[in-house]
Amino acid sequence: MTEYQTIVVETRGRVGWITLNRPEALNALNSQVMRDVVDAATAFDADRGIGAIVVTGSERAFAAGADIKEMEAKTGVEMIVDGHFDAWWRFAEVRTPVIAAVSGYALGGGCELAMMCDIILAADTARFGQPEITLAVIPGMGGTQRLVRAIGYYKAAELVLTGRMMDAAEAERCGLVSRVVPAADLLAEASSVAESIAAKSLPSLYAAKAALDAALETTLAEGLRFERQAFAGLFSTADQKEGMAAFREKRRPDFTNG
Ligand code: CO8
Repeated sequence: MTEYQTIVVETRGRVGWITLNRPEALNALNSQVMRDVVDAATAFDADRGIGAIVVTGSERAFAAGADIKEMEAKTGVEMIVDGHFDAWWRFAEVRTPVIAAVSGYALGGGCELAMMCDIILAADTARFGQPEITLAVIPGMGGTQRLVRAIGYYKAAELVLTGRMMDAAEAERCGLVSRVVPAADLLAEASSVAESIAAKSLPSLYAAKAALDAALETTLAEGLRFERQAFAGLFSTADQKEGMAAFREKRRPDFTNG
């Protein structure tokens, strides 16, 4: 079992849990957190026994952004040449569905990490924002791109240009989060959503996630072609036969993930 310094990793049934654990810095995302989260997520992704991943933080903070103290002295050349935060892109490429369970602050890189996930569940205490402009920089882990796609240009522009935080209710209204629950229920709700996903057949989950990603990344015509191919491809799995036979026979399917 890999030892992680900044996260707690657990497997519960078919769900992999990653809990950010830097309480002294409100889970600020330094390069060690990035390495730990990316390693844990890619290990879960390579495991056929895992059908969903939950990423969460503490009650006070999902993550208050990239680690400002670590970044402060860097030069532009170092940021580019060392690719300081490049490994986060590997997190976004995980094929397994990922749920962000957000309580407290999800700011800057924290909001961007949540947006690299497929579903964002929020506690009523959650606060989202891209405050980078107050530090004289801009979002650098996808904030200007994913936030525009998630909530539309004008709302995203206001948040990115002012650095204002929005509360959980506003985040739900504008479509960034799929559900807001009382803080005390957040992990149980995340667990229930993750278990419901993880019970499905892996090939269909991977295909669904890839097709959803295509909707954000390509044209409608390309996306529709991708979806049609992926849909057809699933008819070569044993689980498709099992899923449809189970429906006809009025029983629960017994998927083998193949
Ligand atoms: N980085 C480093 N340390 C942090 C961070 C952070 N982002 N956020 C909080 N901390 C630390 C504080 O310094 C403090 O440490 P100490 O006790 O040693 O002083 C501790 O966490 C607790 O924080 P506060 O005392 O400030 O707690 P408050 O409750 O008063 O305030 C806030 C909470 C409002 C969340 C406040 O901490 C805050 O504004 N944090 C910074 C938020 C921010 O600006 N985030 C954006 C960072 S930039 C970014 O994310 C860029 C991402 C893209 C990078 C891509 C590179 C390629």
